[in-house]
Amino acid sequence: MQELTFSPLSILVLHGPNLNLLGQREPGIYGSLTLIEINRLLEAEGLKLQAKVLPVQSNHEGILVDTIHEALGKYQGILINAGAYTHTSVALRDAIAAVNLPTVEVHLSNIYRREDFRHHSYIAPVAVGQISGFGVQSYLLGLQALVHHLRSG
Ligand code: CA2
Repeated sequence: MQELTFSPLSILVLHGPNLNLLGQREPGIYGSLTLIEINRLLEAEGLKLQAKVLPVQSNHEGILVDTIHEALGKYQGILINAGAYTHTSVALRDAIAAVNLPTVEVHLSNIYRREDFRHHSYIAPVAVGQISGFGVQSYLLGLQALVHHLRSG
C-alpha cells in the first residue's frame, strides 16, 4: 500500500501566563492535565499529522512577542493560548499580524460563558480561527485545523 507523505511542517505552540500552573490549581475550570501532559498529547498528535510541534510557555508578554518574531522562517504556523493576554494585549496581536504566520487561537474554557472581560479577544481578528471550551481537545482540534489549513492553502 502506498503511504501518503506530506511536506514537513513545524508548528510553534505558545502558552501564555499562568498556564504553567495547569493541573495544580482550578481543575474545575481548566482540567486536571498538566502543561507537560498537554504538550505530550500535542506532540503525539503532531506525529500523526506529520507535523513537528514546538511548545513554549511564558508568563511575560515581551518574551511571547519575541518568540513570535523569531518564529518567522522557522515555523509555518502558530497555535496559541495567550491566556489572560488574549483580553489585554495589543502587542501580541500586532506581533502575530506582523509575522503574518497562520495562527489558530485556542482556549481550554469557553471564554464566552465566563466573565464579560473574557468575551473580547485581541487575537481573534488576526487568527485563522478560534476554538474555545473543549479543554485539552481545544488544543488538539486547533492543531488539526491549523495543519489542515496550511496543507490546503
Ligand atoms: O480558557 C483558557 O484557556 C484561558 O486562556 C485561560 C486563561 C484565562 O485568562 C483566559 O480567559 C482563558 C487563564 C489561564 C490560567 O491558568 C491557570 C491554571 C491553573 C490554575 C490557575 C490558572
